[in-house]
Amino acid sequence: MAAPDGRGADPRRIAALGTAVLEANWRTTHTVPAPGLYPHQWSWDSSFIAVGLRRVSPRRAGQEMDALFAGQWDDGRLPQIVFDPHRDQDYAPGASFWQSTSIPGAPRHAETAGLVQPPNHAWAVWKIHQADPAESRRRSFLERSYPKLVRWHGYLTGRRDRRGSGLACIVHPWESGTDNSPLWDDVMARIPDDCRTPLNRPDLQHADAGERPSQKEYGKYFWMAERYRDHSCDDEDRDYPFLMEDPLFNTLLAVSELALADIAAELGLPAGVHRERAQRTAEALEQLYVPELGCYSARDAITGAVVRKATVNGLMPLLLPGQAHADELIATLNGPRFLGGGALMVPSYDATAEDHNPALYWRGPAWFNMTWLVAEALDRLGRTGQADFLRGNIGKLAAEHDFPEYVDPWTGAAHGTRSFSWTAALALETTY
Ligand code: 2M8
Repeated sequence: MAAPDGRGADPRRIAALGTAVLEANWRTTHTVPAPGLYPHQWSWDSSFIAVGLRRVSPRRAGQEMDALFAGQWDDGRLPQIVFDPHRDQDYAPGASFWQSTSIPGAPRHAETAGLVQPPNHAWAVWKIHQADPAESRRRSFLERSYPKLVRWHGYLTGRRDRRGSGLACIVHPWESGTDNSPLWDDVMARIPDDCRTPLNRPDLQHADAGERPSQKEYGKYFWMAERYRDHSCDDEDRDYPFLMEDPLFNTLLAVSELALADIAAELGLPAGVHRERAQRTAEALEQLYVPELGCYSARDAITGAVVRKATVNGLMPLLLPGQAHADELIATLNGPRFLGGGALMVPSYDATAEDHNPALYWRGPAWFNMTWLVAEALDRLGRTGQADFLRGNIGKLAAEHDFPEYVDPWTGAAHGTRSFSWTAALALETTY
């Protein structure tokens, strides 16, 4: 059988199948990322889901964001997860681990995690508005969302700028969205794994152990989550051991800040302040550029060490207007580390690295959201041919394999769970 190349896939079929997955994963107010493995609402998933959903129902896409905003904390944070109270046994750590309603500043009416995820929300809100401005205005969608998004970004640029570098820090690998990325390996080596919470792994009932983080990694994940929770999630634990500045997280913050400028302009409010903030984040990102890799990388905010590893996270600043290293980033993208060896979608980790694994979660496989982000960046740079190639493969591989969580970048073989919502939503989005 010829390798799928994205050509010849029927857009109507992709759109119909993608819409059916989103319909099946809808739960009254929000979409679950996948029915078995991820039974709650996840923060950045909801933004990606809403980007696709707006094509079939801008109203429902707005509801998706409203449901997430209902979990916002007093300090402005949007939580990693808003829990479904009926599914506490089905995912760990769940609501009974976080006990968020007894943490000062957390919402009383919704159970949430204390961590966050990458800030792609303002971008999604602006796209939802653009899909049907009249419907959005009727529901005052931008008026309602704008102050919440401003507070969210205020939290990230305020309390999360732990180093005073102009970059937001993540305090847990789960906050990166790229959980077991090699970017976190060095820091993870110094994190204890003797958590107090029994290590329950409902995830392993829905995905192969070889496609999920290891038990040792989970011990460390739980240890950090316990420590963060036990310090009331207040970001004031001076000896807290995991503080990383991630290029993906901070790029999405800058892109979303630019969307806030568009939203403010639409509402007749000052937009310049948002453009300036986006510019400041983009300038601060330069501290993470690694010339010998030809891409950006993550920095340990405690030691100041920049990780010398090329990951898809480090290509994301390509999304920023006026990107100074666009040529180098494109060369890296098209070189042997990423697409050069004939990949169909963008590998999550340097294909030339000895520990690259094309089947293990964020340590090699290609993800649909990352590939879609790269295609967006290529489009903005006028490289529409390559953007179309990637988008074609997103739609084709998604529909061919029942909307998998991730795929082998070269063969397209499916991995992780199936009927995965952001895969369905972004496949749908590629058909417009
Ligand atoms: C994965 O992360 C969760 C923890 O948040 C997990 O492994 O259990 C990641 O792929 C993350 O990016 C995603 O948001 C989440 C839900 O799809 O799953």
